[in-house]
Amino acid sequence: MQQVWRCGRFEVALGETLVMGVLNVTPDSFSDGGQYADPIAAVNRGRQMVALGAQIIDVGGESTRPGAAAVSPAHEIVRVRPIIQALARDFGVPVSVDTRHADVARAAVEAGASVINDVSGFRDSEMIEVACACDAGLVVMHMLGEPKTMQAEPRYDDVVAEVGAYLLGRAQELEAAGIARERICIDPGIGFGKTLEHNLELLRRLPELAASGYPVLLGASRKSLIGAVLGEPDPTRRLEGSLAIAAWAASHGADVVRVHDVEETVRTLRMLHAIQGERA
Ligand code: YH5
Repeated sequence: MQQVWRCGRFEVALGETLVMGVLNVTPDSFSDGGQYADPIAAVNRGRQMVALGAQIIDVGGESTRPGAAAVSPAHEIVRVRPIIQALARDFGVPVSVDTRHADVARAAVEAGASVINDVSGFRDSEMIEVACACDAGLVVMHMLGEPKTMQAEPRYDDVVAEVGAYLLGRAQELEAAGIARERICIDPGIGFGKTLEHNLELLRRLPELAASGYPVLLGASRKSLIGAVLGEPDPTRRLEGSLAIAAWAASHGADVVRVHDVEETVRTLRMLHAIQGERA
């Protein structure tokens, strides 16, 4: 039986790993230099990512980088709403909103977003209310603490067991609030309160998370763990590391990979899927 992830009006078929394209509409994005802060450039990039094979577009208006300028939810809405509206209206793919704020998630869903991607894992009760009041897909991510402090000596006894238990606990709370299991996707949150070793172990043991039965999303594109392994301080020069992780994740249980370099990732996964053939 084909597993699906229910995202608003979309029934996303899970089988071959899907590509979620990152669309940062912040002027201060560290990973792509803020080149899509202009709404026309952002919509054009969204259109291009769909043409290149992205199956979901993830729109974000707040930088979670430690030390990034704080944005009010009202301003975040001003940034993301027109982009989500245009993409949801004009393209046949689900649009996701990357936000920690209930007001932003609500406005995004009203504008046509089909997925709420919350890096704080729906810890905010208002965010749960927004989720209950709509039928969007939900990405529940693990983050240790808050963006400001998450990289200050993160510690775990067993990072995979702890992240997994946390995510299952969050999913259970959402289901207890009345949210259908089929709407939930889990994400270990690579780089969010983890050392290099923690990130590598989460990747190495990804099949354990996938065994939970929930769809798994993985976002490691251009992140610092790649910079650490490759000795590459420039995030735009981390393509090979990003592709290696995407291929690893796709062959070890990730259902969705969240990436900046859509064209290269789609081509990498097309090759991988050809090798894998028709899987049971
Ligand atoms: C994620 O993993 N990540 S925003 C720093 C970088 C490069 C990229 C230093 N939103 C995730 O992409 N949502 C973000 O270079 C996310 N999973 C989900 N679900 C951080 C980011 C980045 C940070």
